[in-house]
Amino acid sequence: MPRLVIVSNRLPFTAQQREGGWGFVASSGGLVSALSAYLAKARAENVDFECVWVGWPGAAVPEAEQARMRAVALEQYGSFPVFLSQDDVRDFYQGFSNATLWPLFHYFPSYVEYNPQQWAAYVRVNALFRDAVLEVFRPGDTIWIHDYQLMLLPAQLRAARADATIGFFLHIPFPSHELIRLLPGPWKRELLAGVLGADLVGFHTHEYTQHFLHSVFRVLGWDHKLGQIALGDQVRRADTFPIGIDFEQFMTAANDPAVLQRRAELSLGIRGKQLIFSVDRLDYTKGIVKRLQGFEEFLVRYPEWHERVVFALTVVPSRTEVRQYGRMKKELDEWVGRINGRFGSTEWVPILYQYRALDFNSLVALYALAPAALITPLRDGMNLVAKEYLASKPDSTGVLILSEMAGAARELGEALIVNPNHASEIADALQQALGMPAVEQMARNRPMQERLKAYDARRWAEHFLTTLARVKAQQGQLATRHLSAQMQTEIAQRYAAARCSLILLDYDGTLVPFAPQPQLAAPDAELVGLLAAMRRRTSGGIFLVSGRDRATLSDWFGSVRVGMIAEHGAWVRREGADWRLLKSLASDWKEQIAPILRVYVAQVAGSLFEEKEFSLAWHYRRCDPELGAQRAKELIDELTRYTANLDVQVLEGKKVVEVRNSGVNKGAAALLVASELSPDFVLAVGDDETDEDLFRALPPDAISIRVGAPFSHARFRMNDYRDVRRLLARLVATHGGAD
Ligand code: GDG
Repeated sequence: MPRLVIVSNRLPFTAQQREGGWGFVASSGGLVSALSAYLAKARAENVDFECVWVGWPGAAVPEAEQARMRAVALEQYGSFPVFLSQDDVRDFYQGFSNATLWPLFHYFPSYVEYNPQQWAAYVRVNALFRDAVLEVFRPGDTIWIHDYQLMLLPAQLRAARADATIGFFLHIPFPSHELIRLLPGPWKRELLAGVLGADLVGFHTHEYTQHFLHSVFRVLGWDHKLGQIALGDQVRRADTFPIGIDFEQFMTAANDPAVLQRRAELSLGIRGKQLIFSVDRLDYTKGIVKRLQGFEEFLVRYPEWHERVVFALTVVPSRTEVRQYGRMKKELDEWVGRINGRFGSTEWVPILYQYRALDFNSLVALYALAPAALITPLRDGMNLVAKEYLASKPDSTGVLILSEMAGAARELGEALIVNPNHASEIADALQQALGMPAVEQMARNRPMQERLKAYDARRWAEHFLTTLARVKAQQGQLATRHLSAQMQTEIAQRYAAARCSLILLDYDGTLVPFAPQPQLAAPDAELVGLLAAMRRRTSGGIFLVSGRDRATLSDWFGSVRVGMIAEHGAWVRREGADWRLLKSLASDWKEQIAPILRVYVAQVAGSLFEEKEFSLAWHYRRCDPELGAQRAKELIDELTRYTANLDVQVLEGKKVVEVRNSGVNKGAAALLVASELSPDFVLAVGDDETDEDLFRALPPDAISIRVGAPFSHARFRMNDYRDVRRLLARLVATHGGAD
């Protein structure tokens, strides 16, 4: 049975010491609810599939208790606990994870501790997780590792199980290279290479993905193409998967009688005042003090709201052992006291401050009741609270005030977006929110709710896991191998022994280097001589397969008896014959392509689908420019592969990706030529995307070589045109024969 092995720092439950010994308390959080929703769906659809979880149970469990706890965890939760000592918890968890990586990745460089002992613990504990996973692992399993505490684990596992399917997802921001470079060299190299042990690396936003790829390039020198990184003959991929919430759960809960009851009680407590709401873990990244300053500014600027609003500020205790957190709690208490003292009266306490966790019903009741939510982190990977607030509004009213520094702001553009560092922006947003007509509130919220519903937690997990499966499947096909000397000898021997050979050669970049201007790339004497020598030994035919026009090719190669395919396959000329125009039209491909374009329309706000007589188009002029461009690249990539066996062309225009019924490409032209010759040896060499059509069209025993790029449908790879010329010279030499 296929299995998913989830690995995260924390298990979905916490071990606790009670009177009668140790027990468990289930914990929930974004990851748990996302995965539970995904698993529930899989089960409902009878997908035969098992899930196990590897992680730390959240407390230092005495050794004597561990065996029993292991058995209970497995039986009750399908989980495998990794036990950490108190020193590990201090140095790995509170130390390197929460006092180095957490502040660095959230742009708090001055809080970062650089402690070699903590780094050593991080390396050691990642290896403990590796050992635990290896105990659980069975061939065929999919391993999905989560978050910043386990960045070394993917590579550690890869070293032990080279073929394993491994995914990694980062829940916090990936910062700009300017932050990453602050780490000592070996640490940053190991962290980045560690993550890239995974086949697929996921982030919440496009920006984080780009930051990661940039750091990988700067620190490790590994370049990427459309998020794909070639490591030897392996391909890794980085991509964006914004985590969703269990939308239906919140929408349903908002109308649950117990929640409605709780809501009524809360409403009574604030006696008709307007409620502003926020909830966060105690963390300096959440911007709570700045938020209080913003609220104070609001009370100063807009005194008409005195006695009419209440700010319900809930802060959930967290990481109290880490230095900055204790200090922050004190500062927070002082600010709340000061603002309440300055504006409050016997009748009115402006800030209702709670330092504790809320039960789920109270949380949803507050979401549902509050006309405004003030979610203003200074940095946040995503921020689920913002999404949950919108999901808890069945009538679509309410105003979300959201920090532009939260990953969620990328998807929730209709919210009131503020810069959390500026009290005046927060103050003005509160004023705008409390005065906003219900019609406008609904108009803003509905599209956001639609989006959250469509890309919910389950869809997120599904999207990541199906992409991981696809990456794994593509790895074998796409990673081309360098053409070895031994293989070159074999090719030369096959060529010499062939009854009828067909040689297909792209021109620019393959036989000659690129020239500053196209007309300057005329063939040199060496090349003309080489082609002529080769022609004399080739029993079938040599074809130059180029994007160039007929006139140029005729002009340059008229003296050599070679065939030519011009304008990417539109024209074919066998040696000594006339040019022929190739054209075939069909439109049955449209029904296969349209759903792909429609998926992109659904995923990218503002994009449009257009159908014409002989083409389909995806327009992204009205989208966020960066996102549009990135998605266009992905679409082209997907379509290029998908249309391998279809007679269509994928073209990139200005802010549009178009699929055209052309019936012409290098592959189709080559197939026509091949069908006329029936060769028993085919060699094709090319260096750009249009040559991929050629590689894909060839029979599996053809020798296909891509020059330069590591990603290709060709079987082999060479560095540049000089290598190609050397190979051709070798074919000539091996064949022998008279000149
Ligand atoms: C990390 C990243 C990213 C909070 N207080 C209570 C409570 N919660 C629940 C919320 C929400 C979750 O905890 C908090 O999620 P966030 O996304 O806001 O923040 P982090 O915990 O820091 O999570 C973050 C996330 O990973 C997912 O990838 O979004 O950026 O930092 O679900 O509802 N739940 C209850 N009572 C509370 O008092 N019941």
